[in-house]
Amino acid sequence: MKMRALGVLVAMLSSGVAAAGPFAPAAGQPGSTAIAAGDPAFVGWATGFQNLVRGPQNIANPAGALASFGAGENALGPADATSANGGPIVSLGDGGQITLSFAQAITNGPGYDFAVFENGFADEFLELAFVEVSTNGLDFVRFPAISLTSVATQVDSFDPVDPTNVDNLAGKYLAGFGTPFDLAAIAGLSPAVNPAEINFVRIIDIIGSLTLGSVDSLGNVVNDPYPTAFASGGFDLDAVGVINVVPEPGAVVLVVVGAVGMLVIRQKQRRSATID
Ligand SMILES: [Ca+2]
Ligand SMILES: [Ca+2]
Ligand SMILES: [Ca+2]
Repeated sequence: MKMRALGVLVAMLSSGVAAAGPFAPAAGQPGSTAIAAGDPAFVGWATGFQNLVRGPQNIANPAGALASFGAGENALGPADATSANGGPIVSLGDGGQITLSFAQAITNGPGYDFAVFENGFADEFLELAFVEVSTNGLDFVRFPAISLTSVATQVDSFDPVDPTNVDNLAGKYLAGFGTPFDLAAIAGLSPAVNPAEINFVRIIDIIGSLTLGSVDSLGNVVNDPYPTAFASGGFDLDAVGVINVVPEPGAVVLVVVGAVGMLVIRQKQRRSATID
């Protein structure tokens, strides 16, 4: 958490005022971190998926029907869900998950490194998910997520969630806008996960139930729409867009070959200038 946000949070907690939270606001508002699907910052998108595990439509009935809407393939390629059509996406169900892979590894470059797209149809109709990353596909670390949404009452199926109360959770923004993640936030969390080479991004639905639900990195229950007992229940993944990538070995070779080529040309020019 940035120091300024921490200061605001402390001030808010000490004053006891139920105001907007300290984190970035909805897409289009000043200070929002939302990145539009068409932003040229995106240099790639998820190219593969594995370990798609659908959660139940209602975690209170784990033996009941699983979420089933969409398919894993819908999470590949550019974000294309809109708040009008809501798809194509893949619905995860309560606590469901999916792991995405990429043609080029994601790296911790300047600022945000990748972004996750959900299909929310309004600024405050959010379904949230944890985001975890891995270098080797076995060892994952979770982005330190925070939810300051009040837990006094359950956020019902279509109740609003204020995006200024959530941080490092996917689904913070409506369809067409990615929630960005900076790999600097997971640096040092696991010796097995190298922020300079991330090959896998795992998305895990937040179970919003106040009694059966998920907890954030501070141990607080995350209040998220519940129940969502339908085929499209749970987090609806549209896409994962990549901002900073590890250059392909071929690209590095090309740069080196190009640089050597320039040197040779310059030397030839110098020689011919001397001869003249
Ligand atoms: Ca970064
Ligand atoms: Ca859903
Ligand atoms: Ca959920």
